[in-house]
Formats: sequence, C-alpha cells, structure tokens
Amino acid sequence: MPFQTRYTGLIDRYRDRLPVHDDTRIISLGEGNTPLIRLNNIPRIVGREVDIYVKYEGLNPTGSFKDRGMTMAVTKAVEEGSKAIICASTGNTSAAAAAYAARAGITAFVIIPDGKIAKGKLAQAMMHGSVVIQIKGNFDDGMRLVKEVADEAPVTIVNSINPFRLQGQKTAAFEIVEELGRAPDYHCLPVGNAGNITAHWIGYCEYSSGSGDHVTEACTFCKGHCTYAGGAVVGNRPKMVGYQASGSAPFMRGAMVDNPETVATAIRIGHPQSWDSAWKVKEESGGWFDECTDEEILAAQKLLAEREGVFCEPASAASLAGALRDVKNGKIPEGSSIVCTLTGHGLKDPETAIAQSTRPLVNVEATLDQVKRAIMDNM
Ligand code: AN7
Repeated sequence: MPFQTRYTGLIDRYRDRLPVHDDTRIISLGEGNTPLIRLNNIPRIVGREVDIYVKYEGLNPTGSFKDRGMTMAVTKAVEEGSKAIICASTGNTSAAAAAYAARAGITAFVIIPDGKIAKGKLAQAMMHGSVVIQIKGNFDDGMRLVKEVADEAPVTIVNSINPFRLQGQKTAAFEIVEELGRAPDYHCLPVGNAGNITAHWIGYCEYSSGSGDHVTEACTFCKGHCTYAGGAVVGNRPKMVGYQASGSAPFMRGAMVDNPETVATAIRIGHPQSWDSAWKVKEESGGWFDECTDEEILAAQKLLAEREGVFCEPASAASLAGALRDVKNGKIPEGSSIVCTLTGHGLKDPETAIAQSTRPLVNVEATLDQVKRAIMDNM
C-alpha cells in the first residue's frame, strides 16, 4: 500500500486532542498546516541577532486563522443538529463562517459593521451565499446583538465565545512546536477579542504537559474541551505578547473602549470577548500587551511585503510591528526565538495596500521604446 499523504485538515491531524468522536462528520476545507517562514532580511535590517518566524495564517482556505476555529465550530454545530450559524464580525470570521456553512449545507448569518470591513472579506461573505446583515454600528454592537438574537432564534453562535473555536485555533501552537522542535521564546499576536492569544496558550500548555489525559478542572481556559493535564510542564512555553492598535487598545487602557478606530479594521474591537482569559494568559506566560500606531502597523506591513515577499493584512502586521520595536528596545533580548502570527492575507484589503504604496505606477504607451525607457529609468 502506498503511504497516504493527502492532508485533510487539522481535525484529522489532531483528532486525539480535539473534542470529536470517531463517527463525527468533519466539515473541513483542508485548513491548517500553514508555513512557518523564517525572516531572512528584516533581522539584518534591524541589526539584532534574533530568529524571527512568521506563521502565515493568511494561507488558510479563506485567508485567515479563523478557518482553524471554524472547522471545529461548524463540525460541532452540524453534529448537534444545527441548521444555521451566526456571528458578528470585523470581516474574517464572516468569511470563514460563510465558507464552512456552504461546505456543510447550512445557513450563515453574518453581522458586520457598515462600511468598516475590508473589500475582500465582504466579497467572500457574499460569494459564499451567507445572509449579510450590515448594521449602523461597530463590531461590539454586532456582538451584543448576536448574543441577544441567539437567545431567541435557533442559530448557533460561531464567534470565539463558542469554545470549539479556540479548540481548533490551538492547533497553530501544535504546528509551531512540531516544526521548531520546541516552543519559541516569544509568541507575538495581534489582539482584538483576544480569542486567538488564548487559544495559542491552550495549545502550548497542552503540548508542553505531554499528556493526553482530560483533566478539565485544571484548565482555566478551555471550558472543559482541551486535553491539558495541568501541573507538570515537560516542555518550554513562550511568553505571550499581544499587540493592539492604539485607537483600539482596551488592554492598554485597562478598560473597555467605546469608539475604537484603526486602519486595521480586523482588530477594531473595543470590548474584547476573552478579556479575563487574556489577562491570565499574560500573567501565566510572563508576557505583556502593548500598542502600535496605525503608522507603525502599515510600515511593518510594507516592510514585510517589500523585504520578505510576504503579504499580510494590516491587523496581522501589528504582531511584527510590536515585535520589532521590542527587539530594538531590548525587551526581547538578542538570541531569542520569536514567532509572529500573520493572522490574515494581504489580499483581504487591497484598498489599504494600494493607498499606502509609495511607488507610482509607470504609465507608458504600448511601444517597445517606452517600455525600455521605463525599465532603464527604474533599474
Ligand atoms: C486578521 O473577524 O474578530 O484577538 O470578527 O481578523 O482572536 O479577536 C477578527 C479578528 C487578528 C484578532 N487579526 O483576533 C472577526 C474578528 C485578524 C483578525 C484578529 C482578527 P482575536
């Protein structure tokens, strides 16, 4: 028999660490198994001896890390007999919900802030046939409405308050440990609702405990769905570092923010849903929160695209912007290994990318002469 290598998604790959049964119908689009790319050029530019890797979650099926959580959430919703799912979203959750609902043959209702989601994400939600409800309000208003409506209508919430979401998302940490042979010293993420930073910590804790035993009361995060045994840590765990956009930084203010604003619309979130657990993650891991200005975020997005050939969306670049600053100021010491999660693909938001591209387009007639001139002038 030939060795079968077809990759069939993260639930199949990490089945023994996820809350599924042998006969569960898996709703998958082959998510997970994303590249961990070592940065070659940027550390040299920064002039520090550090190993920086980017986990390119933009290469998931719908272009963001949300697919990891959505394969679990939709699989469980279908298993429980649900015919419809609902979420509030700054864009990526709605894209993933729409796609996985299409795959499962159920209906997705998505609530998005009017005019404040990137074009690519809107295109996805519409194209996959979800019911797109635009509200005159922001993500936080949408989240409140989702909770209220789910109390009265037969719909399953697939925002990250659905515990199966974090179970799927924790697998990113598994992949990183398996690829590096150990956990990194620092793991940097952009923070909005703080679901993903929590999910990664669950994953690192579970993996480092080296146990498949389900001792639920030991785990403060998973609400009973992970395999973290607690106590005996046999592997290393990273310091978890969360970066927010300055105009949308409740973890820096120490309080909810009512009118969040940032160019990084994915993390335009003032009332994070995983508030308590994110603080615990920071404390347990010895990490910290910090903020980046929109200018820093866009500069990091551009640096990564121009110097490494990796295109992420603005929110994702907050992880690198913050990490580079903390490498330069010594908070992250030389000799460290760092993973930055690039949560979403740059193609999600072409308008912001084009608007911040400084190189002018070179417009010429369709003649050899003019094209040659354009090349010589720009060598
Ligand atoms: C690219 O899609 O909340 O801290 O509704 O799309 O786990 O919320 C998106 C969040 C980071 C923040 N980067 O993750 C949504 C949504 C990107 C994102 C985050 C999001 P969390």
